[in-house]
Parts: sequence; C-alpha cells; structure tokens
Amino acid sequence: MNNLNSIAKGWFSEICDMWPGIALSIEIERVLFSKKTRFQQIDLFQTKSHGKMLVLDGIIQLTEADEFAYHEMMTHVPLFAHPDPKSVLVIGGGDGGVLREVGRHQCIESIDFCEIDDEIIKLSKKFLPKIACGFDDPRISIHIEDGSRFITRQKNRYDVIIVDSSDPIGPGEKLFEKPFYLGLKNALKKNGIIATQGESFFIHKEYVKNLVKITKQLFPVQAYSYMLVPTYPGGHLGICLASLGPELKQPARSMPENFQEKLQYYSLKIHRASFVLPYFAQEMIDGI
Ligand code: SPD
Repeated sequence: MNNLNSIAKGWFSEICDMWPGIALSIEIERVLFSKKTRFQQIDLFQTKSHGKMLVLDGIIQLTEADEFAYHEMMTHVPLFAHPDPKSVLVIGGGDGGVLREVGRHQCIESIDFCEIDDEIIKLSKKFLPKIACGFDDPRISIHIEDGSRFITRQKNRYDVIIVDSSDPIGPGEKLFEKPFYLGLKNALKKNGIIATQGESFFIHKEYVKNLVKITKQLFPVQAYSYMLVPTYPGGHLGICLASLGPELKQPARSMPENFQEKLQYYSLKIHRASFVLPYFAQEMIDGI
C-alpha cells in the first residue's frame, strides 16, 4: 500500500497528493489480499459497511456497495450514444466491471479488452465474482499489455472505446496524455466514440481542463458527464467523452426490453441529466 495511506484502529484512510487535505476513511474488517506486482500495490479489504473494497497503490478503485454507479455510467453513456455499436475496446478495469456492463448489449459482436496487470484479473475472478462475471462473455479477447502501447497498433477498428483507468499517477499516467488520445482517435471507426475516466471537476480542475483541452483539439464533438459514487474523492467522478460524429448528450437508441430492470443507476433520463453540470464546471469547460 502507498506509504502515505494507513490502516489505523481498523480504518483505511485514502490519502493522496491529488486531493490534498482530505481523506475518505472506511472501516475495515480484514485484509483479504495484498501483493506488490510489477506495476502496483494491490490490496483487497473486507469492509464493515461497503462489502469488499479494491485498492491500487493506496487509492480506492471500487467497493461492492457502489461500483454499479461507475461501471454502468462509464459503459452505457457511450454505448447508448452510439447508433449501432458492434466493435468495442475496453482499456483498463481488470476487475471486469465495465466488461459486465458492455456484455449486456446484444448488438455488440466483438469486445477487445486490454489490461496492463493480469494479477487484478486473477484477484477479481477469485474474490469479486459478481464483478468479474464480465469475463465470461465469449465475445471478449483479452490482451495483457500497456494500453498506451496497444492502442498505437489499432487503426479504424472500434465503434466505442472505454478507458477505465486509475488516476494519473502510477501505471495510468500515460492514459491522460495527448499521444494516447491521438491513438484512441486513430483506433476509432467512422462515427466512433470514446469515454475516459474524467476525474473530478471539484477536486482535479487542472486534470479535467487538460482532458477537455486534448479532446477539443482532436475531436469534432466533445462533452463531459459525471456520476455520483460515494467512495470516490468528492463523492463523484467525471467521464470525458468525445466522438467523430454522434451527438453524445442524447441517447441514440432506445433501451431494449428488460434492459432497465437489470440496472441500478443508468437510465436514458440520467444519460441526458449527467451532462448538466454545475455552473462553475460548465463555465470552466466552455472556457477551454
Ligand atoms: N480515484 C479513483 C478513480 C478510479 C477509477 N477507476 C476505477 C476502476 C474500477 N473498475
């Protein structure tokens, strides 16, 4: 675990230079898994109130209690914005949560999945079966590789690309830089859409501005959405979206029958609402 982070008196505190002066604390029952891999420190805790909690380099990636909010929004906002997604790439998210959500779309024919650290996949399959069930889909091809390298070989292949990254410290750093976004653009088919982990407009203003600047420079259509997640800093997280054509703020398809009842957060109504930002955040984005 990150040196700065600690478990004191049975509480895990998430302390990070990216959000100075604040820390979210969660009460822990026990440590289920702890390992330093080639890429990062992985910890899995049984919490008292939020089920299991996955932590990478001391930063909370998910808890079983609220992972649905992040995974549903990261996935269904870009997929419902596309009129006919058939080919999808997911970069990062070795827990399988985004894959689980992608798999709900029957219209999708192939799903490429690229993850740098296969230890996360193994851990999720063992300890987080309700999330890792995403890996059971026969349409998935798994590539264990750094996403920033994988993307350089992909041209004109995908209708939708979802980047489920950790924060821009450690192995996720390159996934927040312009060359990677150029790779994403080149990997898209005509009318393709990207959705990337967009940090917080309250806490990470400089990161958000940089992502918006990059996507505005490279793509004809750009938009920023967000969802509520109580166990992320500030209780919310943004999605940076961009497309080669389709409008992003309106769903382009209706929802198949029986789809909504399997979800807890996403709906076509919240799709539209998630792009309505607080005044200061919209001003910040419009000013770029
Ligand atoms: N500050 C933490 C942001 C984490 C985003 N990625 C979560 C991965 C879950 N699949």
